[in-house]
Amino acid sequence: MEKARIVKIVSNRYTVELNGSMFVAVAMGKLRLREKPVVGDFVEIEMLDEKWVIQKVLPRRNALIRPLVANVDQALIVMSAKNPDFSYTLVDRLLFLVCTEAIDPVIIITKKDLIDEQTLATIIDEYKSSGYDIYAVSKYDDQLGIESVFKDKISVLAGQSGVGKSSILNKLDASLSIDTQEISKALGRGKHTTRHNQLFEILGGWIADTPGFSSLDFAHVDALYLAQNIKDFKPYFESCRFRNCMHVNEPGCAVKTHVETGDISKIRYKNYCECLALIEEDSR
Ligand SMILES: Nc1nc2c(ncn2[C@@H]2O[C@H](COP(=O)(O)OP(=O)(O)OP(=O)(O)O)[C@@H](O)[C@H]2O)c(=O)[nH]1
Ligand SMILES: [Mg+2]
Ligand SMILES: [Zn+2]
Repeated sequence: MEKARIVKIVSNRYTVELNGSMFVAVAMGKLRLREKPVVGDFVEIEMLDEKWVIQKVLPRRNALIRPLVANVDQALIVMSAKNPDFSYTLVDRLLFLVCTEAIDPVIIITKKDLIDEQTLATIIDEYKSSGYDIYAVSKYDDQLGIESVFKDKISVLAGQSGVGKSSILNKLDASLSIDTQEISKALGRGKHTTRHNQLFEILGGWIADTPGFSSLDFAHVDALYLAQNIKDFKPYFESCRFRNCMHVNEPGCAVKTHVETGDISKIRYKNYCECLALIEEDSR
């Protein structure tokens, strides 16, 4: 039995990566009914009659629905410095969604050529001081400086239209240009008809063929789960008096105390409260 990773699915043909090489495997009907394998899955494969056969899907770290990918390691949250205007609200909403899926966020500020250094430094500091990974890039620079973040990981892109997601991919890997075209084609066809069934190789890692996450996704988030999974709150929320503290009106809330003292970003806290309101609106 060998452990491989599914990188592409076309009906019952599963392209798997095994020790850096690609093979096509099939899945038994039984398996496909019980635990339908998706791209990103680690599977156990076995050679039977000179064919690779998937015997088992290994437990998943997470599984996204849009794009349909399992075991996503990180999400690149892409936000432009300008055109469209930078928005803390949008970045934070994506951060929160990503964290509730047990995915590591990496923030990428694009189009840094369009704002002054001081403004950019303020944005970077806002996230760096909260412990987030953040990079600023411009398509006019020789190197983006994010080349090393992809290695050995499955990444998914997140970010609104026009922020420069495709520009980043094209710039990072010229050989991806065909793939990027496929990615844009997939996007052009719209969310409902696109078949999300492939990962693309990028700089020693993998990237999903369609961007994921939108602020509409809060409909599915559990409010208490959010309260306990905001990275900025994590060092403190266990000190809240109530174990199910939502960090809003409760007495003895350690999160609120640390917002007051400045240990927790006031921006993040405000955006958190807004997201709670979104969840509540949806559940009414
Ligand atoms: N000034 C400047 N413009 C950029 C930069 N990166 C991208 N752009 C421009 O921004 C526009 C949108 O870029 P795309 O890469 O298509 O954005 P996208 O996120 O893929 O957009 P969607 O595919 O609609 O989701 C294009 O006109 C790019 O040329 C940059 O670093 N600086
Ligand atoms: Mg694009
Ligand atoms: Zn609290």
